[in-house]
Amino acid sequence: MTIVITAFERSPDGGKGLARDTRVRWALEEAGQPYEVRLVSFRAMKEPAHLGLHPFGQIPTYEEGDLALFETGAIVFHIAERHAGLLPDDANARARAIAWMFAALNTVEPPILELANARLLEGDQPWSKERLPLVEDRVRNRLGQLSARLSAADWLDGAFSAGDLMMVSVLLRLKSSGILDEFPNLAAYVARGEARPAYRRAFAAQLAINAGKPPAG
Ligand code: GTB
Repeated sequence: MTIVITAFERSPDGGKGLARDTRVRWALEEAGQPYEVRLVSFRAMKEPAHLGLHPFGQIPTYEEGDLALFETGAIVFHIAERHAGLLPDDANARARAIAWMFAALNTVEPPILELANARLLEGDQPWSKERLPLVEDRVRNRLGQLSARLSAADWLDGAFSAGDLMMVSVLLRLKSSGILDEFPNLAAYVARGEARPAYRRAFAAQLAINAGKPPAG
């Protein structure tokens, strides 16, 4: 059955790979699954056809036969459960890898998104200069904890898993902030993720769509 995902017709990041279709593409590449992409405009995302797939009018979505999914956590988990390569066979190691997926989405990503919003959406507010250091310190606090856990390991729990795929995807959003470089083992961890052939294919595929188009927004 053909897998079809949705992505921005024109990503606001101009092809930096930060839109969330990249993590789904990456998971599909790791799993060796071919897929097609339907590009959607910001307007089409809010129209009934797309809202039928995604109640919040966002990308990415995932269709496979009569299955339609939204939310990258659910999509990557679905791919990881059905194909080899993203979750360990051992039941306890598998449960821990899933815990890292949740940690990436529920514990690490929220302060990173808060920082992105503080910079992009609130930068012109009179209180922004005072608030920004607080938001940055929340990110630093989380990264400090993650850095301590990762220590000198290559991946979070043994071999690369969907937990690492999700964590690296979340941390990538920080690359331009400079904060990631304050934690050299995390910067190296992200670089290891980016160096994976499956990530490189996923990145190249989204870039091929967005290269040469002025960023949306
Ligand atoms: N929790 C959902 C998930 O994980 O699937 C969140 C999905 C989501 O945020 N989708 C965004 C979207 O569709 C695109 S990825 N936004 C349009 C809308 O809500 O109307 C988020 C994103 C967008 C842009 C950049 N960027 O330019 O750097 C990075 C990330």
